[in-house]
Amino acid sequence: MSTKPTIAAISVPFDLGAGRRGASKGPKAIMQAGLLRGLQQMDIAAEHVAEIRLPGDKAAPLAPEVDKTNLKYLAEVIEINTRLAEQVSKAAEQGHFPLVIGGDHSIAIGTLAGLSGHYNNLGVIWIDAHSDLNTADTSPSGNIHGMSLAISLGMGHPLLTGIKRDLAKVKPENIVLIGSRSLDEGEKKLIRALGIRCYTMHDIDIKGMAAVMQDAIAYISGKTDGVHLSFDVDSLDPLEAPGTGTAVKGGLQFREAHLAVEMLHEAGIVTSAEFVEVNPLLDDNNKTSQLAVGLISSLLGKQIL
Ligand code: 5AB
Ligand code: MN
Ligand code: MN
Ligand code: MN
Repeated sequence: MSTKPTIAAISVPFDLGAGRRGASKGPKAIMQAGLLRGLQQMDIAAEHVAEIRLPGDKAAPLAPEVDKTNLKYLAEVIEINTRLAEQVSKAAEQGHFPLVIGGDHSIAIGTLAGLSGHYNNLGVIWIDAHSDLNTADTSPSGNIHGMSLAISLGMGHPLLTGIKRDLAKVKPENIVLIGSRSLDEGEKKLIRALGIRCYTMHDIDIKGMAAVMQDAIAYISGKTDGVHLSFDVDSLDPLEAPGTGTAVKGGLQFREAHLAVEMLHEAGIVTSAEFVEVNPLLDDNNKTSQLAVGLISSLLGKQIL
């Protein structure tokens, strides 16, 4: 048996958790940008093990049904994440490295639900312009991709927090947010109340990405038995990642983002990952899909020299 786990790529062409359509086309664009080929050239065993879809592959309804509870497309988000959780759990069970390719960030609900049974203390590194810590009560949009981390903490609609098991999937002290620059009032309150470790863009400007990552890795590695990287491409500056639905100015530079994932590779702590929110309809010459491929390759050990 080889010592390196197989990379089990799971694609999730789903975008009903987001306010604009198009992230459902992310997995295909990322695959076409050469994800598996690149990994195989690095001598990494990588396989596309599953594509997660809604039954009957329902096309997006023309207008979002806004649930009375401020949760858009609740039924679809529950269904996709229930299916995703099963696949992720199966991949982890088989000793593979689950690599989830989105899709909008609501799919973190299913990824974390699928992982949670395999760890006592799962760490989560959430690289994102946002914290995705809204609940239906605090969300300004009703879009569930802005709530996925709160749901994974056990806060939100019981049909979402109850996916796979009825418990919180991650503890607040095992979470690190990196790249934050657009936080809603309710999210800020929650970050403070729960003491969630948060490295904002301001912190990155002041300390530099290398110091931030050293700090983040030291904070999370001692107390966790696995670390999931949830990477939202809107963490990057829109000039680097134009193909995403909720772009926010003042983001990570190309090298800062690569350095972050390179340092995670060197630390050897990451046991699963997801890359989300690539929206090819908004992209410029596949720049953002190619960026995602580059970041995934670096996370998995691609060397400059
Ligand atoms: B993403 C916003 N906080 O809740 C909300 O891209 C944006 O997964 C959420 O980080 C962005 O609607 C969700 C305003
Ligand atoms: Mn996000
Ligand atoms: Mn985001
Ligand atoms: Mn986004």
